[in-house]
Amino acid sequence: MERNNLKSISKKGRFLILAYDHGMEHGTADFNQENINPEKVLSLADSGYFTGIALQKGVAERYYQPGKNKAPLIIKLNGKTNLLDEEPYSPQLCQVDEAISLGAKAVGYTVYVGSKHEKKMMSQFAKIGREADQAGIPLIGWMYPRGKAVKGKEYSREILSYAARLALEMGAEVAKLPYTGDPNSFSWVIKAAGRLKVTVQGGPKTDKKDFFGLAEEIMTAGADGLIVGRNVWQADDPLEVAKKLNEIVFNF
Ligand code: FBP
Repeated sequence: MERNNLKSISKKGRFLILAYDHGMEHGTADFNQENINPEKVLSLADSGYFTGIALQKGVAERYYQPGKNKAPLIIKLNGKTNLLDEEPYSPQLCQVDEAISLGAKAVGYTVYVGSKHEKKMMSQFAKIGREADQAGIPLIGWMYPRGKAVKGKEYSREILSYAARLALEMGAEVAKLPYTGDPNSFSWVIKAAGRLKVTVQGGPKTDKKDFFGLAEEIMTAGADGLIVGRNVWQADDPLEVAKKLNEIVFNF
C-alpha cells in the first residue's frame, strides 16, 4: 500500500532531492562564495529538476517561501555538528508540526545505525513516524551505519541491507542510504527494503562524469532515486549537473 502522499516529493515514483543541511553537519568547509548563500541553492532547487529540497528548520524559516519556492520542502528534523569525536548521536531539533507550518511536504531524520545511541534515535524516529502518519506526510530515514560496532563495515552489503530493513520495520516511507559500491550487493539492499523506497546519498564531490556513471549504476541496481548535495551545488555548472541527473533518474 502506498502511504503518506509520496507523490508530493516524487515524479514517476522516483526522487531527486537536493540536500542542503551541510552547514550544520560540516560547518562552512563545504561552501564557496556562491553556495554559502541559501538563496542561490534554493533557486537551483527551483529549476524544475528536483522533486524536493532538504533543509534544516532555521534556513527554511528565513529563506523558504511556500507558494513562491517551487521545490517541495523537506525538513531535516535532527542534526549534529562534526566537531565532537564520539559515538554519533543526532538529536531532534524540530517537531513535525513546526515543519508543516514551514510548508514541509515531508520530514527527514538521521539514524546512526550501530551507534551506541541507536536506541534513542530509533525511539525518536518511531515517535516522529506516528506524528508524520497522522499529518499524512512521508518520513525519510537518513540511514547511516556509524560508530564503533560497525566500524569498517559502513558500506558492507550486510550492514546496509540491515539499515534498509530497519527503516522498513520502523515504518519509514523512504530510506536514504550510502551506496555499497557495486550493483550486485546494492540490489540485495534494495530487496531487503521491500516496499520501502530506496534513495542513495551523493557523498563528497567527485569528478562529474564519474558521478553520472555512479548515478546510472545506482539506478540500474533498482534504486528509486538520489538525495544529493555536494555533487550538485559544488559543481562549476550546478544547473547542467542537475539536468543530467534528472535525465538519469527519471528517464531510466
Ligand atoms: P551529499 O550528497 O553532499 O553527501 O549530502 C547528503 C547528506 O546526507 C546531507 O544531507 C548531509 O549533510 C551529509 O550528507 C552528511 O554527510 P556525512 O554524515 O557523511 O558527513
